[in-house]
This record gives sequence, structure tokens and C-alpha cells, in this order.
Amino acid sequence: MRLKIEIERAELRLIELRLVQPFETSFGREEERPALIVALYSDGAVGWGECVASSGPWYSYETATTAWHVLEEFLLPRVLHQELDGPQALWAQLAPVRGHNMAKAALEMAFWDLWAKLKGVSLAHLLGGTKERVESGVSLGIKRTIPELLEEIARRLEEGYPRIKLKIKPGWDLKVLEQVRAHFPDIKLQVDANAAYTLADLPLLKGLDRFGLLMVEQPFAYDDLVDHAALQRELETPICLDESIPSLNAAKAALALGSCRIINIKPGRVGGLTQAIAIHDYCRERGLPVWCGGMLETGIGRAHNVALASLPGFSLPNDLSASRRYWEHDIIEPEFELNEDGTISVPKRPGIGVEVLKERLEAATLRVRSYK
Ligand code: OSB
Ligand code: MG
Repeated sequence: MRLKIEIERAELRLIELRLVQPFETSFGREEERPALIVALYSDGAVGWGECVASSGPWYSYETATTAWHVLEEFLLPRVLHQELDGPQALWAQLAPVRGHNMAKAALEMAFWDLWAKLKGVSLAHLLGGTKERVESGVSLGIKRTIPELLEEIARRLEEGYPRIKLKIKPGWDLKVLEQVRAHFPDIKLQVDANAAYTLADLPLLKGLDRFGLLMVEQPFAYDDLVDHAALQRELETPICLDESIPSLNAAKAALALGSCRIINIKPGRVGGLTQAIAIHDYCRERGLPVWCGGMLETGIGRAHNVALASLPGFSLPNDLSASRRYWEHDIIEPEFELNEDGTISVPKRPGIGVEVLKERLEAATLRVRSYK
């Protein structure tokens, strides 16, 4: 018999956690991370989701506040007390709302967790995962000085991270890479510009080719595909798109135009796991490698990302680091740790496979509301 779920109650909870170290990108510096946590209750089980929207509209137009508004006014009313026979049915309910992928994803991912728990299987298994461990990588923010960055790279390699990603922006690019390659000639290295350049920077960007990078992530605007295609024609280094791929349709357009050779999939950016899998499948059929990006998630979002990254098309190192790289104390147990072989283990227990620590959640809460 097919399982049907009725969401009996939902809870929205805005929390704030302090990062163990500030994280600086081309669009700013973050010391605290808000996270809007969604809990869905049904039949004695609870499913957890995390909204990755930041406090301001920099990476995306969404913020934690717009996500709360859209969830409360438009998304939750479409799914509470509905008989839903799976995540695809939930997605169909959410689809009429345009955009607001981060708000949708938080709800959709909570539903996947709930669904997996009621079925008694791990989320990774339910998604079609094939790996027990996923390849880790670490994303390093912009520092005040190059020696400070070199010191952190050395420390992360020492900890066992097999791949380093560096944030770049105009003024923090080629001269930084010269130094990094002088000290670490053979490491797996890639860069992420978070849309800080334009086609006028073509001569500079061509200079990236001499550093043997795995990829350059999102050099141009969040809504551009055409200029990325022009750049990819001029570069040997593969372009990876992040911000420019909010949907399967965007992925189709990027492949058709030749805007990238790699896609970074973040479930929060694309509206959840159903869309993430659709993009994964589309890319896999066409031989385009994908990997799982991160948004400085708590253990809840990370558990979802780790489950997703266990799918076979995730063939490059992921922005999935250990809990302690982000937080002094994560809000889940057991925390995510880096294995000796540079991987993160995929939880095996039902659903996201980690336990949410209620006291930690309470301690970090700014605002909470229940919906029946
Ligand atoms: O562009 O990949 C990005 C963090 C916040 C917003 C955007 C990005 C990032 C990261 C961090 O690079 C990756 C991680 O969570 O480890
Ligand atoms: Mg990125």
C-alpha cells in the first residue's frame, strides 16, 4: 500500500549561530549565520529542514525574513492537512509559487526527512544514493593578508581536507594564487568569485589557466549565462555555475549555451531535493559532473546535503566540511567529522540520520511559531 502523509503541525524557528571564524566573500563578511528551521509533525514523527537564506539579499534576493513570510503566508497553507503521497506531490503543491526557492527548499527537505522516517529508511537511500562516504572539501574566505591564508591552507590540509576552494574578488585573485601555488604546487584547488567579475576582466581571468585549477566558480553575474559561455570558450579551466543555476530550466539553458562544464548543486538554491535530483539526473545523462555546494549550514542542512551528495553523479569534492569547521557546537548529534580518507560518512539511520539537540536549538532561538 502506498504511504500517505498528512502534516498535522508545522513549526518555524529562526535561530542564529556564531561562526567559529568570520567568512568573507566578494559580497561581504559574515560572523553570525541565521537559519530558519522548519519542523513538520505527522504520526509521531518529526521531519527537519533548514532554510539557507542569509540576513541580507546578497547571494540571493531571499532573506531569512522573506522566507518566513513566504512560508507562513503561502507555502505552509498549501500543504498543512493535505494528504500527500510523497515529496513529488508536495512539490506540485509548492510549484505555483514563483521563485523563493530557499523558502520552498526548507519545507520540501523537512518533508523528505519526515517521509523517510515514516518509511523507516535513510534519506540517502530514499534519494537513490549509492555511496557510504562523500568526498569532502573546504571553502576558505577572503583574508586580510596572504600569509594568513597560507597558514589556514596548511592547517586545513593537516586536518585532512583533500580539496581547497578559495574565494576570490578583484584585488584578491592572481597574486594570491601565485603565492598559494608557490607553497602548495600539487593540491586540488579551485576558486569561487561569487559573481565579482565581468567580461571586461577577460585578460585577467585568462590568467587563471596557469594555476591548474579544478574549476572557476561563478565568475559573472547571478543571472548571466551568455557571458559565461563567451568566457568558457576562451578558458581552459572549466567554469562551474552556482548562483546562475536556480532551476532545471536554467541548467538546460547553461548546457545548451556552453556556459559551464560543471554545476554546483545546492538544494536550497534550487527549491529542494526533488529539483536537485532532477538537475543531477539531467547532467549525468549528458556527462556533466556535479558536486554539492554549501551555505554554511547547521547539521540539519548538512545532513540533507550529505545524503544528496551520495548520488552517483556527484563526482567532484563537495563543500561539505566537518561540523567544527563552522560551529563550536553543532545543533545535531553525532556531529559531522572528517574521516582519515578525506570523506564525510553518510548517516545510515532513518531520515537525515542525526538527532536534533532541542536544548541547543532553544538556546539559539530568536523567534518561533507553531502552525496547525
Ligand atoms: O558561493 O558557495 C558559495 C557560503 C555562503 C554563501 C555562498 C557560498 C558559500 C560557500 C561555503 O562557499 C561552503 C560551505 O558551506 O562550506
Ligand atoms: Mg559558490
